[in-house]
Amino acid sequence: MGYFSKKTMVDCKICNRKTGQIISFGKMPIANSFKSKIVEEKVLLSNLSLAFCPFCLMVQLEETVASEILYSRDYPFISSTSNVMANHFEKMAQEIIRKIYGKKKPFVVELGCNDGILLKHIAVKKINHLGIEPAGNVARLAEKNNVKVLCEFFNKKTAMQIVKKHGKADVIAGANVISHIENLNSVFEGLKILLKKNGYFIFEDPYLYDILEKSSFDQIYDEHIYYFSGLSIMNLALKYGFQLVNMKHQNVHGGSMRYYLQKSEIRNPKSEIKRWVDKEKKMRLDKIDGYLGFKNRVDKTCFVLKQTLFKIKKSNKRIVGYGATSKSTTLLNYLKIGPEIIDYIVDITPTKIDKYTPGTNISIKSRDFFIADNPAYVLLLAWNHKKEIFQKEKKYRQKGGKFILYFPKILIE
Ligand code: DWN
Repeated sequence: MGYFSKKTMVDCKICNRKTGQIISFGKMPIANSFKSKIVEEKVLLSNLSLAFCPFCLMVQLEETVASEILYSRDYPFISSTSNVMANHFEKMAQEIIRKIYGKKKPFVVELGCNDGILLKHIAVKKINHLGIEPAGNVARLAEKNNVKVLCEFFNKKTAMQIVKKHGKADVIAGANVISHIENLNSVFEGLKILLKKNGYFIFEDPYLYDILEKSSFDQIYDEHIYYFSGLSIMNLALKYGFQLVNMKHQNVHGGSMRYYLQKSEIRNPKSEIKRWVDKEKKMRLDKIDGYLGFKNRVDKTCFVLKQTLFKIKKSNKRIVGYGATSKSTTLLNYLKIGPEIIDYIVDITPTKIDKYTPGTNISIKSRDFFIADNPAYVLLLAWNHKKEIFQKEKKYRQKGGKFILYFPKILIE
């Protein structure tokens, strides 16, 4: 505990004991609060900083924004904007279907189903299902995909309502949603009620190991409250009478981990868990010193990236961004980069086009605009979709257009 200064110690959201700060970025606007017009004043700012709990090993935000502010309004991120992600979730749906094979009248629930990217594959097989999605605009998109949706936050009360109406679930899934829920106590209370005795709770989120290995600090923003590892999920599961029974690494969102939980009375953990947890221990994710070099590595990346962008600008070449991601709110605000460096950001999401980025006021333009404009350089803000975007923008690159990449190191390709 000697590493922690008293000033930066806050209580762990999971075990209530003292955490220690890993990194702080200062004030940040809400990551997904794209604006219809330029906003000079800084609104709804939270302090963005990350802490590690040396007791339950959970890495977490110190200050959080209320979920009602983040998700009750129209949510701008639409899952099906990536073909790679669409394939990824089709495969995940197939895995879920294999898990329920042979069951009588199986029931699958997804927490945070967004536009139904996963559940539509369950719905098409006429399998009983329900998506729980608090953001009305994306819930309506899921319904258009023939997915049954309950437009609510998931907690103990919702779980009881679902059981009353539909019975208990064989599989409860969640992709990029569990790390977004501050009150995991209410989630696990709900899971206990909703999940069948031998059912599976399967969820995936960006993997802490990958974030530290790549120093991909832009994964840190208000929506990502927790940064999971096998070590922290094992402890979390135990606290609520569950057991981690498998882990499978996923090559999406810069490196994610899919966790498989079952109620504790079911005991069949796979050897994969030991392999991952050993790797995590080797990186010292269970000790504060595993996190000590992170800030320096992040600041070094930022310094070199800023120098690179300034150098290009000085040579009178234009730079645009690609992908108005949530991640880019952290990157651009921390680097203090606005329209003086990045002319605009190209994005295919209709809910983002013609809006402005939070805190930095960079305009967002359609892909048609980008193709016609043909700028010299593109900063790949959606770096996790590199393969798909490079494939899509083959012609731009063939004509001499260059992409600037920054994780795991700065490269111009
Ligand atoms: O956890 C979360 C992840 C899964 O998704 C959420 N908190 C919100 C969101 O985070 P993000 O905005 O950082 O996610 P992406 O998937 O990196 O965003 C990609 C952006 O780039 C989207 O706005 C769509 C856009 N895009 C594009 O314009 N052309 C993406 C692709 C693949 C493309 O070809």
